[in-house]
Amino acid sequence: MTPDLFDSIDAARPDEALAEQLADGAVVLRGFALPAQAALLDGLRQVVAQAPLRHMVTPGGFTMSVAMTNCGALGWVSNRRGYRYAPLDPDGTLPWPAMPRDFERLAAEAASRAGFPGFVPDACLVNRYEPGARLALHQDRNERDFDAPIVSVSLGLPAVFLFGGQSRADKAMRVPLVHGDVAVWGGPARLRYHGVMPLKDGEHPLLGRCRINLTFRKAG
Ligand code: MD6
Ligand code: FE
Repeated sequence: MTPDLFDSIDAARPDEALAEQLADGAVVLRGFALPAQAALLDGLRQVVAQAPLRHMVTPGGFTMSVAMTNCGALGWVSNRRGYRYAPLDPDGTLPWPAMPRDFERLAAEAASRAGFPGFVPDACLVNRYEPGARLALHQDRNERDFDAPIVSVSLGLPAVFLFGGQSRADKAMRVPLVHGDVAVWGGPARLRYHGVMPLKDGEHPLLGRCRINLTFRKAG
C-alpha cells in the first residue's frame, strides 16, 4: 500500500464516523475542533484581552450567569432594552475585535461538512460558563435571515446541551458536548429551542474550571 492511499483511508473513515445527526438540519461533529485547538485558544486570549468577558443583563432585568463577549463585525448584546447585534462594544464603544482567521476557517469547514457550504460568519459570540452557570431554553432569532446555519464550538469542561423542538414546551433531548465538539444547525432545525444545563464543577487541563462556547452566525 502506498503512503498516499493509507493516508486518505485513515483520514476519511473517522471523519464519517464523527458526524452525529440530532435532527434534520442539526449535527454534532465530534472532535472536529481538536486539530485547531491551539489556534482557537490563542485567538480567544487576544479577543478577551481587547473585549473582556462580562455578564450582560436580560430585558427582564436578570444578570446572566454566562459571561459573554464577541468578535467579528457584529456582536450579540443584551440590556434592559432588548437583545440585538451591534457593531460596537457597548462597554468601550470600540468595534468588537476582528474575528481571527482560524475561527472563521474552522466555522466554514464545519458548516460545509454539515451540508452548508459557503458559510461566512460575521459574528462570533463567546460564552464562558463557570460551575453552576446555565443558559435557559431559547431560540436564536435576532439574525437577519435564517438561511445561514449556526456553528457552535465547545471548549473546556463538558456540558449537557438541551436540544428541543420548534415550541418551548416540546421535550428537549440531552446532548453531552465535550472539548472539541462542534454542533452545526440550520435549515429546518434553525429555530429550534435549545439551552445548556448548569455546568458541573471540574477542572479542564487547558481551560481550568470553565467551559467556553463559540457560536458563529451570519447576523447582518
Ligand atoms: C452554548 N449555545 O452551547 C450555547 N445557539 O453555550 C447556543 O445557544 C447555541 O450552541 C444556537 C446554535 C448552537 C448553539
Ligand atoms: Fe442559542
